[in-house]
Amino acid sequence: MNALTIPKPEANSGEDAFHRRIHQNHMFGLWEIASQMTPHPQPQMLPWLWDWKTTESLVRESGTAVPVGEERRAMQLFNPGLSGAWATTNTLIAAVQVLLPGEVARSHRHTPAALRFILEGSGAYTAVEGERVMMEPGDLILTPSWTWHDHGNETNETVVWMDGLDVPLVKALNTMFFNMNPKQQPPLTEPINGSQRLYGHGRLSPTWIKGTTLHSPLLLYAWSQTLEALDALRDREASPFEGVALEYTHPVTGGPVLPTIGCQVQLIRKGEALQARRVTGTSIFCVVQGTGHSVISGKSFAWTRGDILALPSWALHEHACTGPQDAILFCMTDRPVIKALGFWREEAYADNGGHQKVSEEFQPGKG
Ligand code: GTQ
Ligand code: FE2
Repeated sequence: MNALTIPKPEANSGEDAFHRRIHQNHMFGLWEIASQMTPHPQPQMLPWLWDWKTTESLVRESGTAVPVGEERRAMQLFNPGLSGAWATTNTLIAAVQVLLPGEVARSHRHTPAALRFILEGSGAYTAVEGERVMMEPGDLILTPSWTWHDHGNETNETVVWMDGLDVPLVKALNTMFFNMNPKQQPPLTEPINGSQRLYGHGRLSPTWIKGTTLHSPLLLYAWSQTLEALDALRDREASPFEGVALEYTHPVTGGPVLPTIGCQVQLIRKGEALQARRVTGTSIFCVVQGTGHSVISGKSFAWTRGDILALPSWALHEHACTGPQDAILFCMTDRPVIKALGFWREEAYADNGGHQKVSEEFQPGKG
């Protein structure tokens, strides 16, 4: 072969007999698809915000519009970039669930791990493997993979919480299993808030329980304790990117609360504008208090209490508190998976004093 017989570019157009034959035989040339090996992540998901003003009106309407039947009354937040997939990010789903006075959501279990972050209402419960875990606003409650759970509201006020599950990840791995329990509510076998009594004392864990679980054995992270920790650190120098950010940890291993989902809470002080960076993996934030905005890839997302914000992998992002009070964000993330698999990367944004130029404002419901 000499230089004169180098194939012409048309030979790679995919229209010739050779390409027709490989496609018919379920093959593609790497030369046809190599652009999928992108130099950096290019997520399909969009950064998106579900505003509480809209969510709240739907929450009120949902109570009369749909009963709690076999399925929970949980409105799943579908990311408009993910073509109708059951997904808020490529790995996580967030939902807003409503339980009216007197209602029970029947017992079931599934391989996706779940968590609840309580938004409204005191005194309802989730029962996990025979233990009632009582809800107060701001509490984080875990329902680890394959644990039986049901929810009940014996109070006279509506309870509302945000669900977080690793459903898209479980689906991608083809490891979905689900059962309904033949009993609407299986018998209680543990004391109320028993896991908190055993493991809810910071660095003190019971010696007579040998070994531990992949997920945190503490199923309730009470808001009173979370707030106390944030208050104690309010006036310290903290992360330039996350502010006073605390990870909820497994009390025995110090690792994440669930093998697939990590949780954090972050306090951004009044007037504080955190610096921009990008990290691998996705996060979903829920605004617990205060007002501010997050700039994601040059677009500004104004937020206030109850808003839920989805952050794609490797998107430049920065948060700021702009209101008269400190802001607090709850955050769930697939970071434990990213780290366990060796994909963790972070990069601070060096330009422009660490802040992006804002070129667009997100419009709730529109984009
Ligand atoms: O409350 O157990 O949002 O199983 C999705 C699936 C909530 C739940 C969701 C669930 C639940
Ligand atoms: Fe569930």
